[in-house]
Order: sequence, then C-alpha cells, then structure tokens
Amino acid sequence: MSSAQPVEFPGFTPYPAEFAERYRAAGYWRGETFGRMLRERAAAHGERIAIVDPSGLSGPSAPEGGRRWSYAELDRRADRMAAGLLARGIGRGDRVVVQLPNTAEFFEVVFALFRIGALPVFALPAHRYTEIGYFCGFTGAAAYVVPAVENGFDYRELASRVRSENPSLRLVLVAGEDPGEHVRLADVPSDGPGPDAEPRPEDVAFLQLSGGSTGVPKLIPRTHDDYIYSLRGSVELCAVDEDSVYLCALPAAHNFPLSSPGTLGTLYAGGRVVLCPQPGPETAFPLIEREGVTITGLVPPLALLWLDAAERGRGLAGAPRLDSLEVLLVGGAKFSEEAARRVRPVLGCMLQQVFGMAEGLVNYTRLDDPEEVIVSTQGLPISPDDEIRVVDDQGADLPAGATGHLLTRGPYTIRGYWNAPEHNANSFTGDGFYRTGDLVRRTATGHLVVEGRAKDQINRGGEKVAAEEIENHLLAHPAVHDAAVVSMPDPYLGERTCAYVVLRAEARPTPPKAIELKRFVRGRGLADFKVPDRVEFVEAFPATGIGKVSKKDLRAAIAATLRPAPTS
Ligand code: OOB
Repeated sequence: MSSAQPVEFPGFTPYPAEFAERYRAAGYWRGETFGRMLRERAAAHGERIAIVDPSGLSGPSAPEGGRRWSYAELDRRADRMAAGLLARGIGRGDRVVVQLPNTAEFFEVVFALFRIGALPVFALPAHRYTEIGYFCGFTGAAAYVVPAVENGFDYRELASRVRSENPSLRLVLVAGEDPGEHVRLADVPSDGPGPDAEPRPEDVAFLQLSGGSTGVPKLIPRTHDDYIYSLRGSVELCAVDEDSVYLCALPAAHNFPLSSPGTLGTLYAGGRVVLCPQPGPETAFPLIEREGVTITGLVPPLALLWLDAAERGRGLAGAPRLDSLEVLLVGGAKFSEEAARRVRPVLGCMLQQVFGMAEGLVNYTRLDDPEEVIVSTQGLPISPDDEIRVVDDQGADLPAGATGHLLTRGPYTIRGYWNAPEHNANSFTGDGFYRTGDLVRRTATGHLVVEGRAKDQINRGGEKVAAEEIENHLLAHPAVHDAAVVSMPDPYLGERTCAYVVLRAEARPTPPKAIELKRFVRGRGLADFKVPDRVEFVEAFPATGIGKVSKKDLRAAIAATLRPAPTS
C-alpha cells in the first residue's frame, strides 16, 4: 500500500513549513499514523488484551462479563469495518459524525475511519438535535454513527430527523440489535478490499469539538503527527506502559480521556483500556478491583464523588479495593487545593493535575513534583517546544507571578479552527499563537496556575457552555427581550449557569416562569448540561462604562444571592 497523494482539505490551516520541519527534526513528529500504529501494536502484542468492554451491547447477545478484544482482534475488526465502510461509499476525506457511548464499537469504528482516511467528528452522547444537526450540516458529513437507545434516549429517532434535513448524510449506522430504518453497524464489516492508499502523517485525522465561547461550537482539526506526539508525551509523563490498565470513565470522545494519556495513549503504549459505562463510584470501583485498573482520569466533580465514596467505604467489609490504582488524573476544570490534598490519603494513589484543551496544549504536574506543586498548580506543558506567553490586555508579556492571558503555540496546538476565518482572526495572533481565553499565572518554576477565564464560557464541572449559544436560544422565546448567561459558584460542579433575562414589555403582565424558559431551551434540542440551572428576571442589565452588559456585575449579584447569610 502506498502513501496517498495529498488530498485537499479546504478550511484547514496547516503548520507553517518551517515549524513542521523543526518539529520533525526534533523527533516530535515521527511520521506515524493511527492506522499503522494499531497495525504495529497488533504485530507486537497480538493476543494481549487491548479493550475490555464490561457492558457489551445490551441485549441477549451480551456475553457474561463483557467483551475482551486483543490487539490482533481490534486490528482485524478495524480492517473489516474499513472494508465495509468503503463498500458503502465512505471514502478518504469524508466526515463521519461518531456519537457512541463508552463501548468497544467506538474504537472499531474510529480506527476503521483512521485507516480509510475518513474523519471522525467526535460528538458527545449528551448532544442532541441542534448540535448534531449543526455538525452534520457544517461538515457536510457523509455518515453518522449512533447507539440505538442509551440512557433512555432513542438516537435512531434523532438520526432520522437529522438525516431528513441533511442531504449529504448518506448513511446512518446503529450500534445495537434494532437499527430501525437505518443500517446495523454489525452488518457493515466485510472481507472486501481495504483502502488502496494510506493517509499521510500530516493529514487531518479527525475533528474534535471546541468547548466554545461563540454561538456555535468550532471544529478542531488534529493531524496524525501532532496528536500522536501528544500521546507519546503524555504516556511518558504519566508512566503508562504495556502493564498499565486505563479506566475510561469520562465520555470516550472527549479529548481528555482520549489522549491525556487516555485510551489512545494507552493503546499507543500497548496497555489495556477498560471502558466504564458510567463514571460514578458504584460502577467504577468494582471495575477497578476486578480489572486491576492502574490509571484513570476524572473531572473535579467526579473526583469529589470518588473521594467521598472511598472515605465512606474505608474499612467496610465488601467495599471494593482500589489498591491497584496508581495514578488519578484530574482536569477539565480547576481542582480545589483542598480536594487535591485528599487524593493520596483517601484513594492511596498519586494525583496528576491536567490542564489541557482540545485545541492542543496540555499541562501536567509531574509524578515526582513536590506535593505542594501537585496540589496547588496545573502543571507544566508536555513539550519543551510548547511556547507559553502570559500577556496583559494590551498583549505585553508579563513576568512570573503576574496573572494574564495565556497564549500558546507548539507542536500539537492547532493553527486555526476548521473553516472559520473570522473566528481564527480573533482566536490566533498574527504569528500563530492560540488565545486560550484562560487567565493564568506562572510560578517561579514555570508551573501554571489557572486563575480564571476571559472567554465568555461557563465551565460546568468540565462541561463547557458557551454563554452566547444559550443566549441565542433564550432570545428565540417570544417573551424574551434580552438574555445574559453567566456562571454562578457551586460547591459540587465549581460553576453552574445562571441566565439573566429581561422580558418584553408585552410579556411582563403575565411573565413566563423560570421552568418554562428552561423547558423551552431544552425543547430546542440541546445537550442537557446547557440548559440554564437558574433563571433570574431583571428590568435591565447593569452596563459597563462603554454600555456593554456587565457580566462581572451579574456574576457578583448572583454570587451574593447564593452566599449563605453570615451566622452570628
Ligand atoms: C479539556 O479540554 P476542553 O477543550 O474541553 O476545555 C479546555 C478548557 C481550558 O481552556 C480551560 O478553560 C479549562 O478547559 N480547563 C481547566 C483545566 N483543564 C481544562 N481549567 C482549570 N484547571 C484545569 N485543570 O478540558 C481538557 C483537554 C485535555 C486534557 C484535560 C482537559
């Protein structure tokens, strides 16, 4: 099989040639691709187990104790799935929206697409009609892969609706026994011919989703070269090797459990991935014991749940033992120092804080950092060639200790969102630094501490909500004149969303209830985590000096309302 001719991928901003050369010369980009990576691991590890899916698919054919696929089997399945997808007209450069839960099929499909050179678009199981319709429309997706029914939600119906409105969508594949009007994923694999050319290492491998701070999510094109480098770096820093067992508790499609070091990092290292259908301790703890899990990654609210459950279970007869666990990664949102201090004594494992972003840059505290650094910072970048700038509002560089805007450029950070020239003009500097929207400070040792955020986004326990997106949905309600969505403090999630609403004059005599507006937003087909947690009605918004809505004042107002009354 030969390497293919370059395929034009319009809308992709490549790394400038001199940077690409530098990253290759430094040995970061080694010309690997995901398809070949799996082939090589299968050759090296053959019958070792790659994937454990304890749930299997629900239904009568789910084997006891779940499914265990060796590297050889995953490799074979990816080949057969690739051949079947090709036979059904999915080819190189096609976009395929993948919305699968934490099941073995996720890896079968994704590696098949990698082999073909078709691009997975990683949707989350929580996404609904509005988001999926947008991903399919914006990317001109050729196919969409869903489970049948998951957590009480029928994805087949969602797929029917999205398909009827997106002519580009030729194929809907359903992982489950009953595909409805669509095609059963299990009927796709074939022994037919595979792709006649491999994707190149510098090609875009997939589109990841941005947390977003704009009206619609932006798509993040990651190449084989850049992403595999971030895997290799992560694997090294987290000491993952072929004896590691990684528990994937967060949604597999998210960048954190995918690559930090995540499922793909673990497969890169020849280790074992255990898929956790639900992230709560009642599901995860018994799996940790049964499968000898050594490492996992969680967002802060889940880490808190685990800590509390482990504390309650300590010394109780029959409580699952977590002795095998060596490393817990916590990231996606700020982990409080107080909680961070509990990890080692309560769970008996090391903590690594992770501060990363789907756009690229990932920082880790190191396993051998002093305890104080581990609990109070968000770590150092993976690469010596990750360029970090902390700047003031005017773009001037700030010294260590000062808080400012984090800008970054490096061997695995994108140079542009896909097909978004206007956003790119705002999100990147002229010389290619990505404006992360995070406010950070550097310690004397160079460790980063996340101090806040300049982007108009709410970080709901790691799930990102773009204020503008929700405001647009609220504005579609006939009674709403204006809307401003802000974060409010929450002891469990860190932040929740509060929507401030100004009603139209004609709606004021019979105002809608808060619950009605929440229902309205949900009814527009949005992921549940984006529905405002609270709605506050006001006559007018406080304004800044230049007449913009002062979200700072709104945040302060709701925080003051929530603050417990001082006890005397
Ligand atoms: C991860 O990726 P995204 O793309 O969902 O979100 C990125 C944003 C960052 O810009 C920052 O605002 C926030 O999430 N964030 C953190 C954080 N980790 C991420 N804020 C404070 N402390 C942290 N430790 O969330 C992500 C991607 C890869 C690895 C880990 C997390």
